[in-house]
Amino acid sequence: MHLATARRIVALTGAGISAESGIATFRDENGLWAAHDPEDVATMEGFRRDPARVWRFYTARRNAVVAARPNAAHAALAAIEAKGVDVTVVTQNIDGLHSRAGSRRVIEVHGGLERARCAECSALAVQGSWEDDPSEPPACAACGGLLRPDVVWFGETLPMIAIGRAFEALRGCDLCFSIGTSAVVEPAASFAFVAAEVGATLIEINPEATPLSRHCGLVIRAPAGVAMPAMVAAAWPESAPNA
Ligand code: BJW
Ligand code: ZN
Repeated sequence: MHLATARRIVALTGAGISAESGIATFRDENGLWAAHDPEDVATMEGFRRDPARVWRFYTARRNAVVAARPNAAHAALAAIEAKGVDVTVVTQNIDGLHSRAGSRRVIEVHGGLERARCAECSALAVQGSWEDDPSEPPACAACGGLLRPDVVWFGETLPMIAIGRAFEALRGCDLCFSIGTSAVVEPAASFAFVAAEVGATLIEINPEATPLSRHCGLVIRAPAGVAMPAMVAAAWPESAPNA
């Protein structure tokens, strides 16, 4: 298909799209899981065992994100949308960089680093009330329980509203990008198949092969910050970020 003829685009994104912003991925050689056991920092059991450790892990990541800037790949997706093309970003990332780049329709299926909620009563913490203590989780104003980051850990269900919106976009799309995800964490790893079932063209952008690669009509083995602006400049020349 000619990309510019796509009527509805879904971009499924993972940690790799933020790598060129200096944000660590999970499963690459120097990724987060090389230094941290996900059982310790990305499960409710790990949080119960050592809440301060988990709080420090997420505080460090939040600080890294605050200091980072969206890169050319985030900007390229925002530029297609700004051109008037229907683009929905479905991201596993919790870094908020798509919104900061200007994408307006962003569905965060694994939550967001900028929010905290109570591990007991689930109440969302008011912004500005919990960010100051980097060493241990503050108490919930409603029930005194410990606050945790508002993200989705292993064994937890994804936010229902976000999943509903993601499926609606996937069922209605004719072009689906999978960008910078290892496509191994379910259920997000299977989202692209929903698009494939309705006949959408699948394009993967990732320097490494993934389980999704063989299902894609086109695979671009390059960093997203190189591939995305080049593709956008070629297919939608008048929407290139620097045009
Ligand atoms: C570049 C690049 C560049 C580098 N340009 N690219 C069915 C089958 C099997 C298992 C399960 C299943 N259903 C559920 C499970 C269990 C589990 C799961 O999937 N486990 C697998 C690992 C085996 N899933 C769950 O537990 C999920 N919940 C669930 O299913 O609930 C239902 C249920 C509940 C209870 C009982 C039973 C069912 C929840 C999953 C939550 C994942 N959470 C995390 C951490 C939280 C958020 C955070 O802290 O950030 O989410 S784990 C981590 O992995 C994070 C990510 O969003 C997620 C995906 O990682 P991602 O983004 O793909 O990053 P990487 O590092 O893996 O890959 C980076 C890629 O970028 C690489 O390919 C590079 O090559 C590439 N790259 N530089 C482009 N410049
Ligand atoms: Zn509470």
